[in-house]
Amino acid sequence: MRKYLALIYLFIAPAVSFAQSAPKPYGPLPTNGQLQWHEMEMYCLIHFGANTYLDHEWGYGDEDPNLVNPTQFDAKQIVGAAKAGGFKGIVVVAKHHDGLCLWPTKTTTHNISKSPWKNGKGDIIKEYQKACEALGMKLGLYNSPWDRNNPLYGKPEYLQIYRDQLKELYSNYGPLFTSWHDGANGGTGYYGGAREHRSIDHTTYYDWDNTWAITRKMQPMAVLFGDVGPDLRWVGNEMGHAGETCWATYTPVAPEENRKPANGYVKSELATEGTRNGLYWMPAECDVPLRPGWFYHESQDPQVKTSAELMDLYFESVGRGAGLDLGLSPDKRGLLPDADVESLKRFGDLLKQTFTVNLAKGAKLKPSNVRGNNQAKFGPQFLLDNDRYSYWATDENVTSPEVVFTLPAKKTFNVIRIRENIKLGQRIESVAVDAMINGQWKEIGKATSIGSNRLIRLNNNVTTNKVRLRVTGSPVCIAMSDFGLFKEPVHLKSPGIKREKSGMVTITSEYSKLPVHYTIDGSKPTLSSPIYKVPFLFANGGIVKASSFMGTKLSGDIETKIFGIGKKDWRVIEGQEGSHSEYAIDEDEKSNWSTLEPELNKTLPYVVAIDMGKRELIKAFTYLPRQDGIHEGLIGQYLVSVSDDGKEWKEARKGDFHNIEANPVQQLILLETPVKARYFKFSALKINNGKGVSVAELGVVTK
Ligand code: FUL
Repeated sequence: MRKYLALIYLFIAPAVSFAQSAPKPYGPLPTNGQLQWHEMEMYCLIHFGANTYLDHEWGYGDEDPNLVNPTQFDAKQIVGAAKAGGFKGIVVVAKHHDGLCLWPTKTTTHNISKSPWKNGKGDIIKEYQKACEALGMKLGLYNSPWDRNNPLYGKPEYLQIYRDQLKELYSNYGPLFTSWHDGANGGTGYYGGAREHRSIDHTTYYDWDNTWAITRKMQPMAVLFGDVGPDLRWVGNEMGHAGETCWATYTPVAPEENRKPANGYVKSELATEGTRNGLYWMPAECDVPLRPGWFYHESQDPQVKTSAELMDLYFESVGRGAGLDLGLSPDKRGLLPDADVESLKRFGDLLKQTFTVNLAKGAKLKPSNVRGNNQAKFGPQFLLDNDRYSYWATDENVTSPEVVFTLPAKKTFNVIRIRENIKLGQRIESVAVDAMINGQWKEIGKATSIGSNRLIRLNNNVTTNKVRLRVTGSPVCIAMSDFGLFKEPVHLKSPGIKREKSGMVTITSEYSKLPVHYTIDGSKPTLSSPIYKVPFLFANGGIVKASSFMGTKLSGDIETKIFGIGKKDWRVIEGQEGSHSEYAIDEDEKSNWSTLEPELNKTLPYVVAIDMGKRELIKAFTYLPRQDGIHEGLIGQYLVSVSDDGKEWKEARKGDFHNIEANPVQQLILLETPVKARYFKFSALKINNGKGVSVAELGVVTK
């Protein structure tokens, strides 16, 4: 009999212990550095340098360091503002493409010691490091591989300089949580006076494998960011959002077949979603500036994103398992402007109000399955603790379980949070959530690609005491770590503001019963500002701001639109037939003047000349690139000329547009001295991508 029992034990024991052992990991797994990064969720990217003083986004490399004098620079003010916004760290641009190093490097004389700031004894990076230490924030650094100042850029010797810079940064300013490697590489530049175009082979020039090895050795916890990671991938846009479905795994693909992808040489559009079952754990980082540009521009003062816009971005990045990297731009003083600080603070407050209380806490849980029936080890109670890695697991073959939460009382919520224990990989492909309403289950939300963090933002509040979570797609048993119900405070969405070619401005709002107050002098709308009733003429241009109000207490998000002069009497006097040049002046962002059609003439420059109907004192021109996310036809170099008779033309300004592919926001072409003219001619001299031009809108600013 004993023998017999022992035999039974031999057969059963492995099954029991198997059922009680943890699920096997699925697919690629995060490293410790990546886990730390996932937990951070958000940080800020700080751009400051000669560009701040010159109104540029990309410096050419010949800027005089004497320009840079942030007399009131206060790293604590900037890092403190980020912290108040709920961000957990900052990434400082130590050197941008213009090559000016913001620390006293030994690798080049083109550095901060040549600026008058602190009599050449200052070190911007050190000050950020100290501020981060004092405020409990993490630090990361961005050292641009492309260097438009360095005479050796493009030659093999430059790689050593770049690596020496990284080594200086890694040894003097750590510990770092990330090392950021930008993909914009090669092109025209000063290059020590050569003033030429230099191109590099993206796949070989930086010998990335060995360059990254330096980071691994000197800053082992720093995650490497780039178009091809290897730890974090660029999400493929600078608008701050990941795909609705967004995998933490990714296999980068080169634009040409059978080539190795590299930073600056990758099909970045694939990064927005990532790759299910991709080769690497390489989650997305969503970078987006708080203002339209990455560097400070006074003209963008009215365009600081509101806290509500930041909240939207949070849901579209962090809420999809990606990270949010928000660009901050200290001004010439070396401080963040008040409006930026205020918006960050309001955003931080909104996050706290939303996520501090998990309304699912205290719920009774009824799961359809628990791994090995071992409640203590794998039960759903782990969904409600505050540990991202303790988890509810199911039996090996149970891939679509459900769990019912019975709340202690009825609760009202509008946000649902679900997380997996990503130490075991990203397993769950889809879930659905139901609420018990009037005695019946009603589906209230669904989501795909769960991973480290998934937020479902509901359109309406749901009030119930019973919620059911169903896993609807998973290739393997689950390892879910978190479930939360939250209440985001009500906020009124901003109204829409649009001007027609006639010069009439229309304001629209989702809330037909609530008044919209607006201003036309750049000030914040208040209850004493006029109430919008009918379209009004706004032919001279300026700033329109509008916001909805509910009673006296709740004011909504503010919409801001900056208009140049009206285009009612404008007409095209020169332009390629069939290219719809009139669409460049029709006040409609969706219609484009385009010479991309194959049958149209492809000789540069692409030109459009406009008669404004009367003489104007022109201070600036504006160019709005195509807004449909397609890169073809974006302009690299332009020329604007003016005329009094439409025949004799005088050059008003010639220049380059920068970073327009990644960040296609409206470009301002400021004239050194205003000119009076009735006609202007806009020529695209160089196209970045494709043959032909595509322009959403051109405008003129007179104030
Ligand atoms: C881009 C750069 O070219 C921009 O200037 C900016 O630094 C942004 C964060 O990355 O690729």
